[in-house]
Amino acid sequence: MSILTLPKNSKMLTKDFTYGVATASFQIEGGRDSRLPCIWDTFCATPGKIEDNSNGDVACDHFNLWQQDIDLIDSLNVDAYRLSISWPRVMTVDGKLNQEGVNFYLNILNALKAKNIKAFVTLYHWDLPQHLEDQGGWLNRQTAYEFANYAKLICQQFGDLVHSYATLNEPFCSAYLGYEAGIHAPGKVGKEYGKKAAHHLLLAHGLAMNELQTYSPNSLNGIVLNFTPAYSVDDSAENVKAAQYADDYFNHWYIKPVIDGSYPDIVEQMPTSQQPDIQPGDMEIISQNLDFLGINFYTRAIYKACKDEIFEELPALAPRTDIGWEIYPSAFTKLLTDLNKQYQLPPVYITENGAAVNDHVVDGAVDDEMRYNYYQSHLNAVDSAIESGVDIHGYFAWSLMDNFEWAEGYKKRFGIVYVDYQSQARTIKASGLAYKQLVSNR
Ligand code: GCO
Repeated sequence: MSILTLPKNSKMLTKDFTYGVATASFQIEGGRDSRLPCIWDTFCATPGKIEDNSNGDVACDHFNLWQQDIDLIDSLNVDAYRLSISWPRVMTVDGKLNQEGVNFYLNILNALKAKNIKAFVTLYHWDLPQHLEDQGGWLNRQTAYEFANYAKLICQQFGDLVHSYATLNEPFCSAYLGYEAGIHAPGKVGKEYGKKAAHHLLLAHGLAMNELQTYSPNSLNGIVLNFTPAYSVDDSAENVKAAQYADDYFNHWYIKPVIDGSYPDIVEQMPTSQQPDIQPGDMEIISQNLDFLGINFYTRAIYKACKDEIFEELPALAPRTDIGWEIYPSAFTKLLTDLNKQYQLPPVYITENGAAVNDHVVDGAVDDEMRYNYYQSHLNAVDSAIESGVDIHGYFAWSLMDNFEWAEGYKKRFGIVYVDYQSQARTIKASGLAYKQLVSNR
């Protein structure tokens, strides 16, 4: 069997470094009947939106199988489990707690505690209650206040069962993919929507941070951002400039306001109709101190200049994972060291990293060599960043198990555990066994 290794003196081999696995509510839970509808239910029900026409009604049936799934996590020997709370499961339409839904998570959190597994809770991993979308969703400023109310009520319920709270997961995806490109729920399309939605998401983050720091001061409170570093196709001034614009538009748009309290300068080049609606005091709310920053990394993107659209993304180079994303680990190290130079970073956790592979169970085993190689090269990339002085405290594999991969449905498998969606049987893949070895051998 292959094992994952790190240099002998690596900081990632000390017990202070946290290893975990990650999931998200809509992607694994199912249990559709016992919660309110969310924007992903609606999106899945819209023909042509999901590659295999699937939905989240059952998913990995984690709603019923959570106990065995926690045993599975425990069997991997990881220190932590990153999960998300389904807002439509724990809140009612009138902004009160739904105790039955809260209890579902209390049971999970208590079980994790009993096994000494730290809970890293994400409050928003894209499953906005549909009734809030009906009032404009993230284009409606009020949604930010609804989110802060939910954050406050839920953290009061969870008390000290939670080690860490992330307000949002990847606001880029919610805002850009959901309200500008329209390939994620709620599927709105238009440049006039993306940055407005992003601003309300970031405001929601800031308002919720206030609540978390007040009502859950002992947990590590922060946000999870994703980065797809932008590379220029060549050294020509115009292409370099285009790639920088893309980097600001997709990446710095989220970290800069959160850490520095301002949007990238390109905001001034944008037509007013596309600019965010910023009210006095917003940027201070958005940029308050974080206990940690979660960074998700999968791949890079290559750009060239384009007359009409400023930049154009070029097709991903090989080698690629099963979802078509280039495998390019050096971009991970560069991203982390660049961010560390450009920003005053709080402690960093790698909250997601992983690969889609077209896996098969053969004789009861899944030999996912490509994913194993991906993890090896990306763990090394993180180690190099730490060696260069980036303050990284943990690493989470995305994902614990195969699950609903959004617009791709169930066809793309990111798990270190294989899920047979017919029988709901779980099989730890070779990469999962290797990860377990790495974590156990520290
Ligand atoms: C993400 C998402 C995951 C995806 C993963 C692979 O935060 O982007 O957390 O839900 O499944 O990134 O696309």
